[in-house]
Amino acid sequence: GQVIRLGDYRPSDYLIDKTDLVFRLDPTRTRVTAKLQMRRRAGVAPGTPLTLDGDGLTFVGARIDGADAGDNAVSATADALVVNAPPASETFTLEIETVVDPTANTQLMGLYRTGGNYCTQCEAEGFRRITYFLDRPDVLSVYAVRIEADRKDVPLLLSNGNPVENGDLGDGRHYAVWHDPHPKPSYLFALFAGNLGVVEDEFTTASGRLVTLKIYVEHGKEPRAAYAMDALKRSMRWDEERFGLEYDLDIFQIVAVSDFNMGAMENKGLNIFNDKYVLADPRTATDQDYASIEAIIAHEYFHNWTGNRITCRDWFQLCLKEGLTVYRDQEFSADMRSRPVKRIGDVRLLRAHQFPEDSGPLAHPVRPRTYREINNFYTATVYEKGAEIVRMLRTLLGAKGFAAGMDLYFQRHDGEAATIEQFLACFAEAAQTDLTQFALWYDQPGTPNLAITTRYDRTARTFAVTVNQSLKPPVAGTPNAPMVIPIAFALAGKNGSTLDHDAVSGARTMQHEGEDGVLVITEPKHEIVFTGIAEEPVLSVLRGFSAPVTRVPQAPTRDRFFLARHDSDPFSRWEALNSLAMEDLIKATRAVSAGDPAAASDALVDIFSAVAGDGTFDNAYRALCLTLPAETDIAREIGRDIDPDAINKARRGVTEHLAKACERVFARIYHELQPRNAYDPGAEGAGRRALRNVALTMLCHAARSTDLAEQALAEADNMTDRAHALMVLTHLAPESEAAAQALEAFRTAFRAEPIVLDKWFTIQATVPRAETVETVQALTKAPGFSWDNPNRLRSLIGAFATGNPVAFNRADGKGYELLCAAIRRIDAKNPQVAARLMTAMRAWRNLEPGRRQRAKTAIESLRRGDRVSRDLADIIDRTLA
Ligand code: HT7
Ligand code: ZN
Repeated sequence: GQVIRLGDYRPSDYLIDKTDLVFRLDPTRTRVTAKLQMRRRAGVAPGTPLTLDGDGLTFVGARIDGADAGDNAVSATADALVVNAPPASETFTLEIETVVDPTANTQLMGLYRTGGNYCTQCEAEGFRRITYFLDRPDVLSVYAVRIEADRKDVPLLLSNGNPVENGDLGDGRHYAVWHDPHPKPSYLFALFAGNLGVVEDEFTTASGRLVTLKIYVEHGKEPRAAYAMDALKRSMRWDEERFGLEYDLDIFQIVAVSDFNMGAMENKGLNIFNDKYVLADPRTATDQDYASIEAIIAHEYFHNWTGNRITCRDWFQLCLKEGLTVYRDQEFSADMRSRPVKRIGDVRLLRAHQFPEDSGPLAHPVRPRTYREINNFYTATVYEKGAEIVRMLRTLLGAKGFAAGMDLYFQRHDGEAATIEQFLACFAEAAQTDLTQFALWYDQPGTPNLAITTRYDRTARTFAVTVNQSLKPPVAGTPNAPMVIPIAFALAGKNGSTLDHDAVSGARTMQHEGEDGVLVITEPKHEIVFTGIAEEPVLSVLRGFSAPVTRVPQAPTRDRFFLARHDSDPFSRWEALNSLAMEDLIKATRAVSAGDPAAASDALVDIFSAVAGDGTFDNAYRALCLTLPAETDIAREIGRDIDPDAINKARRGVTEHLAKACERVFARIYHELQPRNAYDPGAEGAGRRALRNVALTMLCHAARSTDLAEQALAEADNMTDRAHALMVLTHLAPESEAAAQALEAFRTAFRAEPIVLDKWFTIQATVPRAETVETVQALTKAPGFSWDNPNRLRSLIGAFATGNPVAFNRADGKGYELLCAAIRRIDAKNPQVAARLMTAMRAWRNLEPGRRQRAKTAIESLRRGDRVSRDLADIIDRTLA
């Protein structure tokens, strides 16, 4: 496949000022007419040929300035339309007619059918599957859209912007016209047409604009959209209060569909959502589902400014909108819920998804320099590491400097397609600082490591800190210059109180009002000296996870036990405890590999029971502290020659040890936190349930019995408790009659609710035992499973490959074979989903030799298949390179 390079960017020769679209909807032959108001860019020679992008289109005809364009003037293939000799005038109109088949569109890109309705997805390059166009984000156009369809089957006709007109066409057909006054790139175009129910509300902006809010869902499911509507209104208010950003149309609409490649899409004024991120009630959704809905509703809404009003010049700049918007949604959720709990959750996700990506064969800079298939770059690196870069800017510049930079960005680039350089220039200018070295974060792949040592001199009352930074380039030949690393720090005295110091030398420090001090690391090695230190301190660093780095070696064990009890930063306290647990888990894995039993150290038992019994921490925070690192986290930490069976056995052994040692505390928690009030999805209730469910898991481990899970399942009055109890029962006693009956009861209760049944698939796909390979195979034939629906594929095949290290990595290689066979089948219909599932194999080189060879063989034989898509080939080739 062809490689696209950032260095090759050049503006288009022509622009499209206005785009008038007419859709005559038909299930298999939809006619699309596009009337494009073209403009030759200044400096481009008159008559320069014009090439428009297409993808799988059937060309019907074209007219230039109202006259039929003959075969000489225009040549069209399925994938491009060339106007050989455009008019010499600066502007001209180009009218194009195409036919598309939405029913045959199984890729779910462009115009497709879902649930009997019509729906579009255009990011990144789906618009070219609807009509020929300059399908690139730096071509902004004003759209007017007319949709015609059968009135009975397709009563609802939606597109971007404001409704202008609608009426009857006779013959049972009708039409609607929409106009979006904001110039936008084609990837933000959307159309939805069909038959859905609606929930309506309104919002008055700070400056007094009344906005109609509509959320469309399947008929009968309207009550389940209430939480999404509430989250939307809170997002709108928050963006006004925190960033001074108001909504800019008279109507904002969200449509929930059940066939969708990703989570949601921020089309201007008409967001389209995977219904799993809209629909929620206590009976069907978990606390995690509610939190995801809140975050994703906010994320897509926030894109209205960071992405839509200011968009990306080219797809290399994807992090400009995604990293910034993730940062914004994370801040929103932190304000809505517990800030430390949100931060810990985000850091766990970053480590689970982005760190492995950044140290493996799919590593790429936050702003890549080349790609073969842009759909493969919607990654944890672009999104989550991109958000961490924005957070570091905030840490370095302080609240005021950061706000000034953001304000300048909106003021200067509103209505434009911008670059990372332009974004950074706003902060450099507003905060009067040089960000040249900081910009390396966008260009250098890999996770920097910090080695930190300390020395206290009692006589001189000095505290010396040495920081070495290093970056092992994950991709050969990529640069590894030293980065700017903000280390938020405190010197902790007895009981954790922060000690004052007189002066610091050896590194620049920042102290923004009301925030932690920050050491600004810029060199490979800094020797920092604090003077005037009255007592030996313990150094607390990377507070709040102030930079996306690793720290090897860890701080001395003694210091971490101190910090786990006393650090005044809740993130760092959790971090200390988590790293101590990790140390024991790694020791236990080594023990298991040597044929010895797995155990936790006495010191870990002590601190675990102290945290478990400490009612001064909030429940959600305590639940996080008492959750051991996952098997995949342990594997990542071990790094090479991984034996997933040993890790599983070790984690189970350590869990049982801790559970038995703290059994009385967990029993007390479990009984004290019995639900008293009706279910409330807010942070408080969710925290109670999270801690109680940790206690339930531990009590079952301690007793080596699932009786309590059975009882919890019988008593559960909400999906959080129900799904958790079912998971514990099924995972701890997979062969029991109780588990079989409980699974069947769940299936019966939710057989008509696909997104709930997905939980049933996932629970079974993640049972940690070898036989799960056969279970998953059998489940592909279960009623309710479909090879065509991305949510089903993710909940069964995806969950198996990413959430079940034991079965997926079965020593005989059958897990890899299952995944690769599934991917081959999926790739024929939906390459985007196939390519994403394939990323589950990126860590094959880290496995022990036997599994490594079997994984490689499975990947290679998939690659040899005759019709591998560009999406999948790109992932496989990079994985094997
Ligand atoms: N900007 C969107 C990313 C996206 C997408 C969404 C649905 C289907 C295909 C897609 N390709 C890219 C989602 C977001 O980041 O908000
Ligand atoms: Zn986004």
